[in-house]
Amino acid sequence: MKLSKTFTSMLPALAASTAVLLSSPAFAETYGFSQIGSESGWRTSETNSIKAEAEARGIDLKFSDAQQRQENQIKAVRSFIAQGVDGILLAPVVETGWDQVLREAQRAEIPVVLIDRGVDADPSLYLTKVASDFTEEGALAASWLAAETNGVCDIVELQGTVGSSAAIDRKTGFDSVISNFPNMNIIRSQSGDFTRAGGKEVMESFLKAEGGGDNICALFAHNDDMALGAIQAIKEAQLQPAEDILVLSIDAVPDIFRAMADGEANATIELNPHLGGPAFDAIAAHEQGEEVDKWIKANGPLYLPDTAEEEYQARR
Ligand code: GZL
Repeated sequence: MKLSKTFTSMLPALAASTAVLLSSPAFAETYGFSQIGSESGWRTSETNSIKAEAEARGIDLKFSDAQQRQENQIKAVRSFIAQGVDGILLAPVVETGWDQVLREAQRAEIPVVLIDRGVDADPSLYLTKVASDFTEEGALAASWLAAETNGVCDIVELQGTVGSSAAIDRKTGFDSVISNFPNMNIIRSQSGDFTRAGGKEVMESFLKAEGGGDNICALFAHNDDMALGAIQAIKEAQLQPAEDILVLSIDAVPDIFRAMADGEANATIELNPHLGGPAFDAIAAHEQGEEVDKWIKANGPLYLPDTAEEEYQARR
């Protein structure tokens, strides 16, 4: 078909105006984001980062805070499906119970990206998982502690939310390393649900049960917020955190750097909160018909007190 000269000469302008039209709010991508809640400082920074990334990309992000309840997350995902969103971000509070709702999203041809935590459902039911390797984090934590204590340490453990992939895998990784050291033992282990209050309360019970803390060499907390609560309990027991009891945790939130700089914590491992970009890129790649890896990893390094003050100033 021969295009008229007039029409051909109009093509650049047409292309430009189409691009503008498609980038307007009426045509912007709309994603649903089912977030677990706001249980920790890290969770809040993750939420803020993902919202900021969506805004920067002109994405219409429908946000739902599940208040730590899986049933609220399932309701939110169903609502996103009913609204016909272009994609769904899901931070699954626990590993189990997602197959049905993921199948519903698949039937609606809406890609689901798991954010931060994993599920035990068939990987064909979600596009990808953007998350750290928690097993590696647990192993790195244990390796540091083994070196710090020459492989001799009775440890108390504050586990994360029961049933969450973060808690399950961090424990698996930590145990896999200390099992090589006959004189490294976890003498108490209980969930503090990733919160400061939970960490403080459980650490108080550990201290009472273990000679006021005399039997405890170190605390391994699955996140900084529980460690920060435990530090309060250790101080209230008239002990010096990081000295009498080593304090090791994960997330690298600003307040743990403050604690390290103040001599009250020994080490933290960074958990990247900036998961929105990789998630949005994965959906865009999928929409272009490109293959997407099933797991987009985002692991971080271990930090020690020697850089804590500058890290705190940079992050607060
Ligand atoms: C781990 C994440 C955990 C953080 C906690 O990726 O799910 O949940 O370590 C948060 O701070 O509550």
